[in-house]
Amino acid sequence: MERSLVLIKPDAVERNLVGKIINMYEENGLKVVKLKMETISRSFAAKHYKDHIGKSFYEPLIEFITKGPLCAMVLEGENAIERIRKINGSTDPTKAEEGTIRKLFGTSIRENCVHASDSMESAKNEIELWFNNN
Ligand code: FUP
Repeated sequence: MERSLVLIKPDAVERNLVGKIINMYEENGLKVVKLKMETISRSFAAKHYKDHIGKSFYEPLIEFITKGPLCAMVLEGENAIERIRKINGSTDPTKAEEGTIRKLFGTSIRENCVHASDSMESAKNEIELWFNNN
């Protein structure tokens, strides 16, 4: 069994898409094992997006991810990391495959509704960052 950290970002929470998005993961056999809602601080966002510090899109990305409540969860299942990224679709919604979350609901490369860990190592680090107190 593999675990991945998933965020339903502020754009999706604002548009009442939390239930629809969680349903897509559950329908695919993934189990929600941890779940919380939070408006994160800039300093916490900087930890989550440390790999993007210095990039042109970094500042607007931090503004966006801190602008309101988001939903953070840990999903579990076989091959969860790869499966979740398939369900999410490409970073850019205009390039995402039909039926993916980002194709269905994403409105721009920044406001793309969801985040998911991209490797076993990032999953371990992100789950520790988001849920180390639980
Ligand atoms: P992903 O793994 O698909 O979430 O994408 P990345 O790790 O490449 O990027 C993380 C986040 O940075 C994206 F979800 C949105 C933001 N981003 C931009 O705003 N502009 C870009 O050109 C690339 C990424």
